[in-house]
Amino acid sequence: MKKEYYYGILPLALTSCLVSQTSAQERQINRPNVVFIYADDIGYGDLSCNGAKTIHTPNVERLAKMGVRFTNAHSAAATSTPSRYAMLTGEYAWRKEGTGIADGDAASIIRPERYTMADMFKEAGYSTGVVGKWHLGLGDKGGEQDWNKPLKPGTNDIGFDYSFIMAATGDRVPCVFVENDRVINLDPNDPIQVSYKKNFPGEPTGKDNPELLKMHPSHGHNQSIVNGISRIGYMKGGKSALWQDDKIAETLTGKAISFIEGHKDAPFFLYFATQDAHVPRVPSPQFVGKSSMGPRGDCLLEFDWSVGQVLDALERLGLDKNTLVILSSDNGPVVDDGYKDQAVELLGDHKPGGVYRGGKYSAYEAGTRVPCIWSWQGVIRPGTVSDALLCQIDWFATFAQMMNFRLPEGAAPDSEPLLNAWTGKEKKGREWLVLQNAQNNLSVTDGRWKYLRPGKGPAYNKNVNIELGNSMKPQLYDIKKDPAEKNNVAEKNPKIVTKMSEQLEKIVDGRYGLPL
Ligand code: NG6
Ligand code: CA
Repeated sequence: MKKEYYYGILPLALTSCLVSQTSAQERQINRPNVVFIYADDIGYGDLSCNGAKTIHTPNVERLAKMGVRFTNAHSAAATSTPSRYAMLTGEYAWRKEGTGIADGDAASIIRPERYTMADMFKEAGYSTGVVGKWHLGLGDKGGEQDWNKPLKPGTNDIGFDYSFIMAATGDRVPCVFVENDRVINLDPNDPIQVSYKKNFPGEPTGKDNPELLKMHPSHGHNQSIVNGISRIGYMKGGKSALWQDDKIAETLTGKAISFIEGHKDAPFFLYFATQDAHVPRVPSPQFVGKSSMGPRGDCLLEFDWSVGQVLDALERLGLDKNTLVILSSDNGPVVDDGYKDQAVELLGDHKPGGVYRGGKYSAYEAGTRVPCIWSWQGVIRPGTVSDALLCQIDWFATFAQMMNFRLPEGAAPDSEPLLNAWTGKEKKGREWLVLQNAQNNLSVTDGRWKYLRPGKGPAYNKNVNIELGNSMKPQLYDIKKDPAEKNNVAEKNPKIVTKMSEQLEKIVDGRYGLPL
């Protein structure tokens, strides 16, 4: 059975950086197409492959059966912008100012001079594309973009040949798609205007005109109304360009598949970032009522559908054998994230974060321990499960390792090449991993112990009903014995606290984890 796999060949190919010529076979093995399917706010416990009994996500299961499912893989942060920043740059977001949750009119957070994962793939001969939620800013100056003109610098300036994106999130204006850094379907007679400071005179808002709403906010989200849903931020005009909320998944999945079809004959890298299951949750009619958990559950099914569509397309095009498919999420789950969409009332026994404590925004495990699957036929043994400690921040250096690609000096400074762990061959992942919550408080883990550095911020966010993990007292959890982080054992283990906190400071001050 083992003979079917390139178990021996892959490591050989990886050492071939010393050899100037690589064979065609090695090139095939080292240069698979790479597709990320990157969910939004989908938690570890939201998918049936991770043990959820309350929802069935068969397409994600199908992917998990083909590859390796990780049980201890993390996003770099507990919210979207810093997770995505870290993933695409290989730098911890807490090293860089301005990487918190971005407004819809934020300037480009990753500037053209920064070497990105997309730059690397492009230099390695790949066509590169991003489809879906962006949330990393566009344009030169925040709040000063002219949305009727090309948004520069944009995705095309940081390594992506093609982009079809939502500028920020579904709940932030402008509610339009941006293709290759231009808003699409704009009518020049109805220009689009955006402000995060004040409303445009005469425009209704969720706060003042609740009678116009078909979905009501539970907290925040009471500014401009688009499609009967009030959002964060103000916009005016651009009527012909507005997206339809119940068609977002279909549109994005369609664009992802078109990108794959258009690049089937040469290596491509596609970063497909879904809007599911972020708020506002407005699934397509085919999923409405299908989960018994309301729109949140229905959006999980819609996500699963998107996954199935991508896998089917790869098979149909004969690309399944040479495509590395990666599925993960940008942060942990949240049930009420600002709209009255019955997610709380209909949750029942469903545990979006699995056994883990906290959720989106949190320093506790459910904040960053997210679903994660790698599938790569012929290289990864189907049905593998790995509990290696891993983080999305390492994908960058791992792909460089996979391709024998020499990264420029200073690129991806916090990213570690861990190909054997990501392909399920080795159970050992990272030595040390630093994670950040919504208040930028840091924790460090070695897979067994997790130390939460004391820091300011509320212990609990009552709007979203999530424990954030902030405390002025040190916290230490024995994650292996106590995965739900029930017992803070810091007082009982002062030596471990000292060791962990020194290690964290070393990483913060320097770049890498140093041996103790
Ligand atoms: C919060 C929003 C929340 C969500 C989050 C970003 C309010 C009250 N809450 O500020 O709804 O948009 O930002 O989510 O505005 S993320 O997944 O993109 O990080
Ligand atoms: Ca998110």
